[in-house]
This record gives sequence, structure tokens and C-alpha cells, in this order.
Amino acid sequence: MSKMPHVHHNMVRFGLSLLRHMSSLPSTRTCCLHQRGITGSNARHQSMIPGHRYSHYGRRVSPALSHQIRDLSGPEQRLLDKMYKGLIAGQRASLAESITLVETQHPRKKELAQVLLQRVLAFTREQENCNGGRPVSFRVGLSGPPGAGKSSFIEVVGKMLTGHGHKVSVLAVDPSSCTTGGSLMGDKTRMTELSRDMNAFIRPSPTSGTLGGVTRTTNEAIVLCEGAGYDIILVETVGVGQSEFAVADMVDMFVLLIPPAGGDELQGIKRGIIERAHLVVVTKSDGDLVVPARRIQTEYTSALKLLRRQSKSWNPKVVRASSHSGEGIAEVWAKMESYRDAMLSSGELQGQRRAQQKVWLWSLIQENVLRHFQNHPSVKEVLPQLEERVTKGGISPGLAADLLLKAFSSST
Ligand SMILES: Nc1nc2c(ncn2[C@@H]2O[C@H](COP(=O)(O)OP(=O)(O)OP(=O)(O)O)[C@@H](O)[C@H]2O)c(=O)[nH]1
Ligand SMILES: [Mg+2]
Repeated sequence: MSKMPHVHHNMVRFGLSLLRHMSSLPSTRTCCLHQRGITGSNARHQSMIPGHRYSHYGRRVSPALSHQIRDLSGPEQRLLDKMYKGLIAGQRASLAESITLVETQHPRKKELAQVLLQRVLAFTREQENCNGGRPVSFRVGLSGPPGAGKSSFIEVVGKMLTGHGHKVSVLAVDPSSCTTGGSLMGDKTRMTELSRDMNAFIRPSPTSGTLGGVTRTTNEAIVLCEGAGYDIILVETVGVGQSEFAVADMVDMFVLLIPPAGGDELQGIKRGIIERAHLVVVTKSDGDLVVPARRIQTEYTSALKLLRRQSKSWNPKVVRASSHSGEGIAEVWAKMESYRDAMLSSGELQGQRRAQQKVWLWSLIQENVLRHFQNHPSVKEVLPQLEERVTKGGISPGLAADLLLKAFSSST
């Protein structure tokens, strides 16, 4: 207990220093020599002069930040500075290092990660202001049953996009990594060409932790990729468990990939997730699979008509494509662009991002509060015995929960 005030003091101090940092950052910029954005963004990022980007930062933001950074030690400041400058200059090594930092479980490093994220967010906000308030990246979630052809699709689309001058990052959320520590998705191996492309960055999800933890770090990795100038961010997840819903909550567009397989395999696809899809891609539409792919396209087109409309500016569509023959790939991307353009001009995309920030905030609160509750000494003391009494039917779960909450709140 005697440690508590100290911990509390540190938390408040850290929180205040972050707030100081946020409020002291200039929110608008008049000079945006090297804009980038997701509309017509071909090669825009490449036109940025990296040195200019951070001299800009150094000249105008750094004094405000140095105020806030007083709480950091010299080596910590230098580490963060190096990472930040490398990151916004688009260096892959700095981006990889920054993502490793946000994935850490180490308490102090976690704090450093938050300082880095704040700086990157401030930078991105500046870029957005220069872009007329529009996001600087397009975030696309891709989900589907195991083996649906997601990675092959990302490889082909990713190559096409880097060929058009985009910078593409691919993040994978692997739900199996949370429970088994194993990898359900053999992503990297199947994206051999894309992983060699200098304008692409591929990152599998960390191999341990809870789904909440993995989605938090994926959300933060998205922010870091944007800061590093990646204007297209693809998040792959396999349609197992809750991970696809988590991904749908962190992207601008949610794409469901369905293989042209028999009915049995399709039963694994949750109705709830079909409702979230802005685009359904029937994959592997080549050779003998063209006929079943057409059939599935028709089935899904009728099924989508029955679902509630998600957006005022977009009607979900069903398309076919083959990553092997390349047929339909350009058309699928064209559909994604029309979605993005429609959502941007109606302002829905921006509104959706704002709403997602709130969802993210609350999921973090839920996770942290729960952990805090479970680890609280007074709760830990009575929890096993109350759990036992509940399972034996001795007391109701409602009463046990009330008692636990009472124990928790009376000692906090
Ligand atoms: N015929 C055909 N096969 C394909 C196509 N795309 C992928 N495949 C095959 O489908 C299998 C799975 O492809 P992946 O791209 O790894 O699928 P995935 O959805 O990423 O798989 P997981 O990440 O393991 O869930 C591989 O054997 C691919 O060769 C396609 O366009 N046509
Ligand atoms: Mg895959």
C-alpha cells in the first residue's frame, strides 16, 4: 500500500507531462511544402525531402517538446529523437524499432512508446491539416477464412500499388498467436516479392499477448506506419475468433475475402462480419474455380441486399478476382478507391475515424481497468473463495460481483 501514492504520483506526473506535450504542440501549419495525402497520392511521399521534414519539426516543434521531455533521461531522449527522426524520414529500420517499442511489456518503455506516439500523431495531424483535414493514409482491413487467398491477394495488390508510387505497409493480426503462440498465418513466406520491395513494409503481429494487446499494438503500429509515410495500410486477419471485428474497428474500409468453396466451408463465415464488409472479394476466380466463384458472387450479392446499409455514401459490392491470373485485381482496387473517394467527399470517412478513436479509448480503458481490478490485493484476497462459492451455487454471481466491487472500491 505504501507504494501506491508513489505509483499514483508517477502516473499523474507522466500523464501531465503528456498533456503538456499535447497542448503545447502547434496544431496548424501554414507552410506545407511537401504535402502528402491519400487522394491522388502517387509518389507524393517520395517527393518529400526527408531532411526537410524533420528540420521543420526541429525548428518549430522541438522547443515545445523539450519542455515536456524534461522527465526523460538523456539517453531516453536521444533514443526517442533518433527513432522519431528516422521514422518520419521514412526509414524502415526506425519504423520496425518503433513498432517493437509499442509492443513492449516493459513499463518504462511503454511510457516512452506513448511519448513517441504523441510526437508521431502531432506530425500526422500537421500533415492532415496540410491535406485539407483529410487523412494521409487509407487503411484497409482484409479478412476471410484460413486459406482464402488473403496473403496472395495482398502480395499482388501491394506490388501493383508500389508500382504506382504508393508506399504500402502490411500488418497482420493473428488471433492464434494469442492463445498458442503459434502462427496461423504463414504470411511473410507467401508475400515473397512484396517483402523484398523497398516501398513495402510487412509486419506480423507479435506472437504473444491477449487479443486486446495485439489489437492495441496494431492500432499503434498503424499510427507509426502513417508517420513513416506509408499511404496505404493493409491489415490482414484470419476470420477466426474476434480479431476480424477488432480489425473492422480500426480501418477505413473492411474487405472480406471468400474462396469459391462449397457451402460447408462458408458456414464458418459469421453473418455479423458480412454486415461489416464494404467489399466482398471472391478469390481464386481462375480455371475450374471461375464457375463456383460466379455462383458465390451471385449468392453474396443477393445476401448483401438484405442487410442493413452501413453507410449513406456506399453500397457494399461483390467482385471476383484471381491473384494467380491477375484478373479482376485492378478492378478490385478501383472499387476500393471509389469507396474511399465517396467516403471522403461525404466526410463519412473522417467521422468514422473519429468514432474509432473513441472505440479504441474505451477498449483500452476496459482492458486496463479489468487488469487493475484483477490485480488489486483486496480483490485477489477474496476472489478465489467467492469464485468457488459461485460455481457451487452458494451465492449468486451478481452478489459475488457486488462484493468484489465493494472490496475494490473501498480500498482505492
Ligand atoms: N487458384 C488460385 N489459388 C490461389 C489464389 N490465391 C491464393 N491461392 C492459393 O490458396 C492457398 C492459400 O493462399 P494464401 O494467400 O496463403 O491464403 P491466406 O488467406 O492468406 O491464408 P492464411 O493466412 O493461412 O489464412 C495457397 O495455396 C495459394 O496458392 C488464386 O488467385 N487462385
Ligand atoms: Mg495469410
